[in-house]
Amino acid sequence: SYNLPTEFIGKKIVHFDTIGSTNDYAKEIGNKVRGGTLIISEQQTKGKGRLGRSWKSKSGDGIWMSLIIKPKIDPYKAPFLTLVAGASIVEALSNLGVDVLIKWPNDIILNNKKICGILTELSAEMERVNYIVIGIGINIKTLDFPNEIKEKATSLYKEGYKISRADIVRQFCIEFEKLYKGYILDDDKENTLDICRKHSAVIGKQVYIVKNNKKELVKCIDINENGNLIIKENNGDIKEIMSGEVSIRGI
Ligand code: BT5
Repeated sequence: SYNLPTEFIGKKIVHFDTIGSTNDYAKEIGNKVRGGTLIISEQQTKGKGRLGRSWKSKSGDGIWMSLIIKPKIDPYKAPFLTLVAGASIVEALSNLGVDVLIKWPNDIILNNKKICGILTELSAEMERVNYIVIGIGINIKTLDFPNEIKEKATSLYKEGYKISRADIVRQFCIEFEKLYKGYILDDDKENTLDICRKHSAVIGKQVYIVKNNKKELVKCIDINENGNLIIKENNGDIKEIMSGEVSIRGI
């Protein structure tokens, strides 16, 4: 048991030993369960990243979970919830003594390597949100990553942090509920944005923006009120970039 002091986030937890993808399962049951329901699996056989990419999720290696929420918001406001989730992970890990950075919009970085990824999926009809699934993968115990990601992935154990899955899930639910309620009920974006800016791995840096296989070197300036990234192009133009359309590579 996770012994959660939350009001609704994680109040109901569905646990699996193995499943294809917790996000896919969450989408199957999304219409039938209460907001705040959390799906957790020991392993995933078809863990998903963004844009058809895959997410390695071996048994017992980490937290592979999906949170179902049902906010009464316009669908266009959903991507901001990826930032809310990222900020909650930063806070949760910080409470447990680990300092991580956010590589906008959905990667969490520890010692320059990816320790966590977030995949937000939306179900909406007629301009109304049915539910939103926030999928989160956090590497905890992995010591050996497959060759393709060896150079860029890490885990808490690998970096010397022995922290339990239950502690992280618990802290995440507490922190997420705070930021989420702020955003949904009071339209408070500042708390989330503050954390995202202070713990940004990209603001102030030169990065490659990759869009439709085209790579452009730009400077990251800020994250704005909509959760979009503000960048400066080589010719001096300032642009606003929406999540979903790009990925960012370091230089
Ligand atoms: C993500 O996608 O980072 C989102 C990952 C979300 C995973 C969770 S686990 C629970 C829930 N159920 C699911 O099926 N998914 C969610 P993206 O930004 O596209 O990054 C994917 C890329 O990260 C891959 O192409 C690899 O390069 C790399 N990668 C794969 N597995 C990894 C791992 N375990 N740790 C670090 N990097 C990994």
